[in-house]
Amino acid sequence: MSKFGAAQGVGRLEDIRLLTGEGRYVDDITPKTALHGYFLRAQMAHAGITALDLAAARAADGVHLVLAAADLEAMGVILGMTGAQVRTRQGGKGAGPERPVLARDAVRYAGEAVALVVADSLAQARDAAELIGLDVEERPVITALVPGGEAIHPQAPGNLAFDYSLGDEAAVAAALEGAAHRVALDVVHNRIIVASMEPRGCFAEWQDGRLHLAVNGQGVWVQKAELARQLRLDPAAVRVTNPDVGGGFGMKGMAYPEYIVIAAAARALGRPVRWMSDRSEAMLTDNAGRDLLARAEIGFDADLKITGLRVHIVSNLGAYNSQFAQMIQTELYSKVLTGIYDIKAAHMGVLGVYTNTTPVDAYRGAGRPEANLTIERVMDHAARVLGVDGFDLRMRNVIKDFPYPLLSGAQVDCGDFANVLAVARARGDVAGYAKRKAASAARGKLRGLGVASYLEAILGSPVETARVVLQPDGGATLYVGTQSNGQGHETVYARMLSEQTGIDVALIRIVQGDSDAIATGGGTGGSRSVTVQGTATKAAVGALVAGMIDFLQSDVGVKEVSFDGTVFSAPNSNMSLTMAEAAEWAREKGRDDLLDVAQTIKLQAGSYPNGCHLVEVEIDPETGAMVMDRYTVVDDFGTLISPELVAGQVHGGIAQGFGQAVMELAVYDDQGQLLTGSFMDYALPRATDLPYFDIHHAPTITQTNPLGMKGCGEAGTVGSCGAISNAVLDALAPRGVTSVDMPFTPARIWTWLQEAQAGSA
Ligand code: SMO
Repeated sequence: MSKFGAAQGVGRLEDIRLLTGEGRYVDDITPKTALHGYFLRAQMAHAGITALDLAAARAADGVHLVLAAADLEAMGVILGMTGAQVRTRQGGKGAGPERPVLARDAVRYAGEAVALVVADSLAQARDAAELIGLDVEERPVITALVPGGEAIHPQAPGNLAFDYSLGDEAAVAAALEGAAHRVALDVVHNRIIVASMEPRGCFAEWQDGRLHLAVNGQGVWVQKAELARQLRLDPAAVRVTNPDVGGGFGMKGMAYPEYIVIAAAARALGRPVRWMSDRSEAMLTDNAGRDLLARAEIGFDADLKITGLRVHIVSNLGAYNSQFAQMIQTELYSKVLTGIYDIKAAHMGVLGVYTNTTPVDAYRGAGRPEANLTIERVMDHAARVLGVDGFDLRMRNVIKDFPYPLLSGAQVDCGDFANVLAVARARGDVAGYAKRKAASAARGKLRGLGVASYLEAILGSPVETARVVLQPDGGATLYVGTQSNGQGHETVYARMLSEQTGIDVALIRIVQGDSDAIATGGGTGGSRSVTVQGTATKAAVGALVAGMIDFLQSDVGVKEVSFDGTVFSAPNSNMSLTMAEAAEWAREKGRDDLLDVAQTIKLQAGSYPNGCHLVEVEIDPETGAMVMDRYTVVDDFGTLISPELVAGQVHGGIAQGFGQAVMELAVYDDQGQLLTGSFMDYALPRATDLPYFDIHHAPTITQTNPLGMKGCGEAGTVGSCGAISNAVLDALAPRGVTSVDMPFTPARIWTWLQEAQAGSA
């Protein structure tokens, strides 16, 4: 247990600041002189632009600047951006049409930015935007998640962005053909809106010929590179900072068009310009999450061992190729395609489709929640169809031998999946379930038990740098390449450095999110932060200590100096120096080089967090209302660095999974209008919707990093949707319901019950 652990009652270092209104979010630090930017956005989901008249807006009160695509082009802005293009079945690359940062000749989703108005006040900017004359010619709107229809982009005929395939298709077909039992299931992964507490926003200012963009992101370097490219600047002339950030969840990890346009406006005006999305604007324009259809087919031999798995996916990319979009339901999904199971014959095929909807990109877990939901639902379905116990079916098929090679080419280094299942079964009191079900029935309620195991794979750059600078006050500054969005990085990094150096936590300062202060970094995403940053910090402390030992030995002539995490000492010597004292000595001797140490590490392999979620729900058949009654989770995160922060991540992850499973759904009509563009129409979970989460750990220690940890940031979302889905079906199955799909709103549940009753009548 950490010496600063929960037992001592020490909370997160950042909490007093963040919970008492002392957080410094981007709008808190916007210069008072900043002008206000407001984007005119497309009302149609698909239309050619036939005329754009900006004259009246430009002449309006308080307006300093109005920019459209042509203005940006005249300013030399590159305008077009696109994301990664996945390797296709045919060996080529997915279609990556360019997305102009302001619409040029057409708009392709409702909400796409057409023009920027910059004015003294936001109200003036809004008023002026209404004076813009935008004439359009409507085009057919594509919203259905099937390839076909008139192409939104000429580069993607039939709106097909890519056809991706992984695995031996023929071998898997043969394995399924020859299977003793074969089961198939369609799984809908509902589209969600990320809805970070702090919406997306930024300000840009130019100082001495350099651009500074402050933005609520998940790292500064991606933005820096895109800004430099778009504005044709030397990267050295671009500074990007991330102040406090109120939730990112993958959605804030990308370069977005608005930041480029705001930066260009600030350059043109020579004044700071700010933009902050309002809630509905964020819901309309933030990259959305999930939104795919999956069909899974699984085969078993006579002993109920899996012989083959085939998954076909249609993935909605939205209107453009956002940064990671093509990778998510393909390469990222494939990392955990087979979940915790030993499946030698597996194949996945994915069609990526462009539609006239907001772009879709990474959302907490990015591909891994989707893969686990599919495999866990089809496993549960198989158990139900084959009439066998779901735990037994899973137990029969879990991976037992490590390292285990995955279809993706990577390997799972360690785990004990059978143990995790067994612990979950015991902790969740499955033995007592029948009694609870009977008690529910006595009250007229339908109780269901749902299980879902999960396999996670941490993502993102395996490279990270840590720089430790010992300060004259006896403290230290730690420069990191990751970016907290509220997770508590400051706490965990400061405690780690304190534990390794003996420096008081109160004297440790964490510096993140400033491309001038930190040369490179991988940012935060993919559950990578503490693993990579912690490994880098450990390496930096190692180099710091080694340098100090060398200095003490040569300078004092003492042999065998060692450092125990608090003091430098040596046998047969009365030397006892804290890090601060050693630093002071080095400083006096002119050895400042010893006080500023950076190390860059590269993880040689990723780690595989895994676990099992166990859920009990109770449904009122009269109303369809569902209550999540019991929640047990057993995780294998390897070494726990900060148990209380881990619990926080698991809580938040489950809550987000619950949101997707039970209430969240982004709905477009057939004209591509978002019908769920406010919190009146789009429900998010509240604390009162959630039960106590009974969290347990069953760790196996990974050797893939020197900390032995596996990453926990996304795991809650990866396991929860499957467990809740399986619980809901389990509750409804006795009433004849055979198929359910998220979100499990009362109206949908009630309808399924009515349909089942009508069908059996
Ligand atoms: S959605 Mo994530 O930061 O892999």
